[in-house]
Amino acid sequence: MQIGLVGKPSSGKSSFFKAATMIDVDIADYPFTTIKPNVGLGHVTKDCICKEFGVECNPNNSICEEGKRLIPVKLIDVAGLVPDAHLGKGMGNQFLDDLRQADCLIHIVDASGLTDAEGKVTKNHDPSEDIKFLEREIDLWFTEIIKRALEKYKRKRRVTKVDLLDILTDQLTGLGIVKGEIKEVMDKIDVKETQKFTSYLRKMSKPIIIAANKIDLPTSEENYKEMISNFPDLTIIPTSAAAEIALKTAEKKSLIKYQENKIEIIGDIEGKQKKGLEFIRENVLKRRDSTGIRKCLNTSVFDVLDYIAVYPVADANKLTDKKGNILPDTYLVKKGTKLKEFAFMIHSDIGEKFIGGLDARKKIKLGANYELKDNDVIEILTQN
Ligand SMILES: Nc1nc2c(ncn2[C@@H]2O[C@H](COP(=O)(O)OP(=O)(O)OP(=O)(O)O)[C@@H](O)[C@H]2O)c(=O)[nH]1
Ligand SMILES: [Mg+2]
Repeated sequence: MQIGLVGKPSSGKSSFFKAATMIDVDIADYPFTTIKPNVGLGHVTKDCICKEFGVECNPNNSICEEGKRLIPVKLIDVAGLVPDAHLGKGMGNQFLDDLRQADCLIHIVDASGLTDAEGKVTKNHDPSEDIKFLEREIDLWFTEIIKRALEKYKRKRRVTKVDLLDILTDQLTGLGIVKGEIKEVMDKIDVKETQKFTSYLRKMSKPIIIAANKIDLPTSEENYKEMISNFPDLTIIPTSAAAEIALKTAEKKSLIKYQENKIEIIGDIEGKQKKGLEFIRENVLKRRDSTGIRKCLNTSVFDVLDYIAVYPVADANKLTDKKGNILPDTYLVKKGTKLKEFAFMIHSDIGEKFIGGLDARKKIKLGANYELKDNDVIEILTQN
């Protein structure tokens, strides 16, 4: 699972990345602070099933924190994108190739309106414009790739009988798009209508949600409301990456206890720092219910991409792996995934030796075509 962070310079992509991963990366108020992409792990959260089973779990690939499972997702923070990047402006859009494998994009928008289209300091910039331009640039990036495929098709067709679907599949696998998806779009839209075709394919393979960032600043509220009314079909989540960094840092130093929308001051803090935390408590946590960072990740994975969580175990009775760890792993899989496909995801060897599964709740056998359900706990049965 990979999520790409995109947006114009200085919108707060690296701040969002740091807030989600706690990896120290360069953050600054001038454009193009980031040039080479930052890659790291953030987490989505879900109620852990340890409570339901009345056990104490020993997570291995994930974390259990006070009854919540934290499941890792890969985040990629890239350079800022500016209008006409596809024509080489700013850093161009070559770096978008780093996002080829991303399943979903979070567009970090500077909701305050205090930076212009190129990330320079200004006043009264309309962030709704940023939403339009970014979608256009991402679509143009796709268009270039599809145009290349069409040219290749034309060249090859002169000498051999080639299938357009195969050529498109070949060119688009790098974007994580599979043949079935391309066929689905081809059945609906003629490839010659390249713009329409591209836009549809892009929405399907790289859906975008919006983080209305810097929501802590006073000028953000009105812009945020306008974005919501201008783009009723988009998912727009208010965020403050800066607040999340401040809270997580204070938590690390044992100055506060921090949970989702609550903080409790436990350390010895006074003056400016205390005021800062109180400001965040009143203006972000109470008003927005959270800093929005985790909400963006959860919404991307569970709502937009429609993934579910599945717990594979080696022993369905004891709920353990071979070493005796209870509920060790949580996998994120697309809704609709079949049991045998899941076996292959765990390990190709397990997939090849697959003979069936065992449901740990109902203690019944499951076949290869069983469609996985959210929070399933499954022992995969293999030939020796
Ligand atoms: N008030 C406030 N400032 C923020 C927030 N997020 C980021 N900033 C500030 O915005 C500026 C740019 O942040 P970065 O995270 O470096 O932005 P970026 O999008 O990675 O920028 P480039 O790498 O140059 O494309 C910095 O001064 C941050 O401190 C936020 O939620 N609230
Ligand atoms: Mg950056």
